[in-house]
Amino acid sequence: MSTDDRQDQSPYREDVQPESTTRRSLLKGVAGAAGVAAMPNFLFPALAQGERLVPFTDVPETFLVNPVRPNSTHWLDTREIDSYFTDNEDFYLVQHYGQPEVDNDSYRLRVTGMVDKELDLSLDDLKQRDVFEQQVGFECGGNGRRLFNGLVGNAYWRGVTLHRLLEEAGIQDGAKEIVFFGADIQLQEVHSRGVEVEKAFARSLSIEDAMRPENMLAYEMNGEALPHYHGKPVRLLVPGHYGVANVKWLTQIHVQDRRYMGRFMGRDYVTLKKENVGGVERWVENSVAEMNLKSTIVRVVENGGNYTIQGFALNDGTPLESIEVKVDDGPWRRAQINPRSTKYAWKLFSFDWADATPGEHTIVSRVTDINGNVQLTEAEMPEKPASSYWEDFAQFPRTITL
Ligand SMILES: Nc1nc2c(c(=O)[nH]1)N[C@H]1C(S)=C(S)[C@@H](COP(=O)(O)O)O[C@H]1N2
Ligand SMILES: [Mo]
Repeated sequence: MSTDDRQDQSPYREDVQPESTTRRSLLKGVAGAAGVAAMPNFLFPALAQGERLVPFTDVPETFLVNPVRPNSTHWLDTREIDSYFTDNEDFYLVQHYGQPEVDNDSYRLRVTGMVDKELDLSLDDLKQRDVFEQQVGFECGGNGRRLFNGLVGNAYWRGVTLHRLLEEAGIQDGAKEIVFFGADIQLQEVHSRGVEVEKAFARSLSIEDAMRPENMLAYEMNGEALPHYHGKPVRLLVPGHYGVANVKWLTQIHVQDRRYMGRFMGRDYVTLKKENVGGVERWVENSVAEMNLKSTIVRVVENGGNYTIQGFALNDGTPLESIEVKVDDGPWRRAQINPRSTKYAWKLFSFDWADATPGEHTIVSRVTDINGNVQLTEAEMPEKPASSYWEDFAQFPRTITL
């Protein structure tokens, strides 16, 4: 079901009429109007005339979406997701050390450490290299049901591949990890002994992970220069990983011969899972990395008495076998998956709830990948309470009254 993103010459095809060959020129004019009516419902169009969102009974009336404000977290009201690509202004925002100003003209990206040739590049230098573009969707490792999974977005990114740049620099023998530093710096208490030092936001990847061909340094998001809040002018994207991997305001890539132990690798965004370690049950801690197999229902739309259940799925890029929906104690039934979703994009799904009956209902989705991994219920993950903050990927039953 996943196609190569690079064959995708028309990133905005979702948002224009199917027969149209024109792209962005039509986007603004058509998206909200005539084009919408003709589109299948799994494209999450804005509500057409006669359609309404059926309110969930599990969303408190006090649930508010934080508007976009400087240095503040922002999430989507997932009931309002109405496009395949999330608008840059709507795409969720998380930044731990605030949003630093980085000037495009004086911007430098340096590649340092255990390389044959250190690099010191301007934004133009980067743009002169081969362009790489793909769809990537991701969620924060801290996304979850308390925000109705709003720390999420899906976008079309342009930039350069990371591995080409690393090959250009030439990684030396003995190198183990690559550290990606952002321009955002804050005083951090490092070892809880009251000592504070200045630290930049940073994350690392093993050499092997860093050389994955899909990793990219993005300078464009949905056809616009990368916006300030999303890491202007350049950010790392590690497709298939939780958002924390995607270092914004990227200024330095450092190759070293040891593990990087900074806060966001070693202390924060660390999951705890009970695992069988060679026959012994042990609690294991890991840095948040690949996204777990997850789906969630985000909205139910009613039109003339017909109900449609819609949601999204995310994972590490493994192709999906199915997304299914269950109503109350009924059987699992297949939802339609948007066929335009590429490997690392989110997968929007839609289920035609033809036999909906008035009353209260519990609806839930689950996703299965081609390797037979199935999204479990919370009860099937007994270790979950201890690790519940990071990686909330259990099935999420929603309640609704028709
Ligand atoms: N430099 C920098 N990059 C960062 C962060 C940060 O605090 N500083 N936050 C990370 C986290 S935790 C997430 S979830 C994503 C959010 O990206 P977005 O704000 O563009 O959605 O950025 C990641 N990259
Ligand atoms: Mo995050």
